[in-house]
Amino acid sequence: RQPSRIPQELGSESSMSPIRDQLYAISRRKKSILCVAADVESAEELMSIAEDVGPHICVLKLHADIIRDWATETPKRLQEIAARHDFLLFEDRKFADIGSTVVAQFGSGTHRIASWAHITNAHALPGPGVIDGLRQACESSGRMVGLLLVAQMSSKGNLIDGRYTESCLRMARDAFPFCIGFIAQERMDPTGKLFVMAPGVQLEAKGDGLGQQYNTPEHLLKEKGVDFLIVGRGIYAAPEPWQGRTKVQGTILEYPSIEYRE
Ligand code: 5BU
Repeated sequence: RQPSRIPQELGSESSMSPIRDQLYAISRRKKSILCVAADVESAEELMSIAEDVGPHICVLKLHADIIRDWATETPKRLQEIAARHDFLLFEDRKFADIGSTVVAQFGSGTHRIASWAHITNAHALPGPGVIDGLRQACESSGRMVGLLLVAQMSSKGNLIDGRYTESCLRMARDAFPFCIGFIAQERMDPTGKLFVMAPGVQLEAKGDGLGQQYNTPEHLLKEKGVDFLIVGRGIYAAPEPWQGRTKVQGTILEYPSIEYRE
């Protein structure tokens, strides 16, 4: 079993990255390393999942561009639920363009992500300019968002190789404390400064017929040493009750007994 990197007390690195510290504090308070991916198409379904899973999670991950009736008040409602249930909002935008374009994509448009998300992510493919653009957008809005780099993907046949992943690690280290971690499938940074959230998680390791590959919580936590688990359909579309008895979309779901590692 790998030792946890979620510190008991925040050390010298604390307050360099308030979002990361906030995430670790929530994780400790709620004894949860669960991020639920709510990939539903209406704002009402999104709110209903947020209310149902809220007490159990430290992060709610969404794709704002999936929501057909996204409105100005949608992020305000999400923020209210997040504050009440003590979790963070993660917009899984996967920015992947040049710096000046991501400035506009992050701060403007229909979703104005920089104005409400606590966490977002980016592909490292364009080079450090993508990070600089996102940081600049935060600085000009006066609101800090934590960035995760996509260092590995869960999908079959993805083009990311070891060299690319290594480059992500270097880029992320250079961009700390704005960059606080990774989306990946295994532990990335042994120092504990940068954490890993892993998608592709279900109780049974198989796929979805469209390239998604699932690993079990146990495998990812114990063998791969990731810090947080991202579970989508395994929770909101589960056919079988999971332990934890949470009602989502009319289904009684059972949470995997995701362990908080201390
Ligand atoms: P699922 O329903 O648990 O398969 O949803 C997984 C979520 O994680 C979904 O929102 C994807 O967009 C997201 N994801 C992923 O599955 N794999 C990846 O490598 C990355 C993101 Br990056």
